[in-house]
Amino acid sequence: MPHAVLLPDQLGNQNTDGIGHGDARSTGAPYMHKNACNTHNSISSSTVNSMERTGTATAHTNIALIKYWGKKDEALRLPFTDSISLTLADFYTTTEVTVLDSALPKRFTMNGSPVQGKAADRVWQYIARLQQRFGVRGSLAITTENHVPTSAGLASSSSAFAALAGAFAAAYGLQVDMQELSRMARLGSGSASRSVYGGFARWIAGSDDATSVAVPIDEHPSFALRMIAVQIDVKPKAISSTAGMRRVVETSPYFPVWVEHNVDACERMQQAIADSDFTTLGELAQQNALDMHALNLTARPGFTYFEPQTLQVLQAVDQLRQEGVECYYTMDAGPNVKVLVQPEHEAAVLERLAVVVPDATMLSTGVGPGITMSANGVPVSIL
Ligand code: 2P0
Repeated sequence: MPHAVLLPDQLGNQNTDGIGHGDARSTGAPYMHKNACNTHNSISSSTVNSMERTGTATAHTNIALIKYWGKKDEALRLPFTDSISLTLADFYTTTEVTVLDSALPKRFTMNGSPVQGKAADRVWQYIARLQQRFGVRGSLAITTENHVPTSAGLASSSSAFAALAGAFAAAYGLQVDMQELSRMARLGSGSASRSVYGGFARWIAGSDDATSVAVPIDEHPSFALRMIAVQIDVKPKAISSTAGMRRVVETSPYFPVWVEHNVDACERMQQAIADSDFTTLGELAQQNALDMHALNLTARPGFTYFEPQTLQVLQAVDQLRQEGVECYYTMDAGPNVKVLVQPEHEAAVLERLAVVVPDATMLSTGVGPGITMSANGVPVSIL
């Protein structure tokens, strides 16, 4: 995919072709790519005079309805299968990247505290990879505010790496389009590829780095959808997503069945979204989650993310449906459950689950938007 690179010392002259004069800048509002005002990426000339350049991005988490569970290339994070997700409204990450003089020390803070250890190593390795890819240099100050409850199984890495990719691109003035941004995010965390879009997105597995990107399916769905996150255990999970899917790929005799089956599941899910068919969407999402968790049991050695309370929630959701309260569950790499429901039944689900798992924390949210970016405080539009 084509992309032009503006090196830091070129930024001061980059507005000479007249780009960057759009509605977004005049309104001062965060800019969403769908409403792009012209065919150019834009970074205003007013953003480029200071020595330090700051890019900021906000990206929302997403929940997979058809799951990504298995990489065919770990280094490039290429999945075996397509996956389909829903971006969430209330859980998001805002990240600021400032390009400093190379002589200055790099810094990384999250929610006000310095980050060190494995989490920091992963981020700095990712940054080094992006800098090499785009031929840019500089020490970076990274500040992240994560508005995602810790350990709630809400895929904070999806919003984290999408926001970091966006902030990086904005800080360096990279002329990236949405596909490139998705590709950049994917290199940080697979699910992050989907978080650049709002609403429903599909990550196309592709065959190489260039073709493995997410595409929007419906960023503004016409049917109302709510998701309730039921947080029943906040302990760090014993087996990370990366380790869990690796073990499954390497050892489960059923993995080829999962891969084959997900082709059909994605097609059917995309059709259900196009039809605004909540029943089919819910049935497919629930079955796909069960398929993924069944697959984990068939690894060698088998493992599960289920806890006793997980089963109680799953049974309660099935029971509610039998009683006419239409709702469905999905689960990711942890014991917490997410319940999909339409607004008219949300209160009934919350009420029942409060009885079934009284100690659980429940958070509900709706459909969220795609990434927004700014450079030195000025909104950046993306194709
Ligand atoms: C998904 N999950 O599609 C699946 C379903 C969890 C279960 O993507 O190894 O943090 O960094 O690419 O994206 C969580 O895994 O994994 C995930 P890496 P990631 O949302």
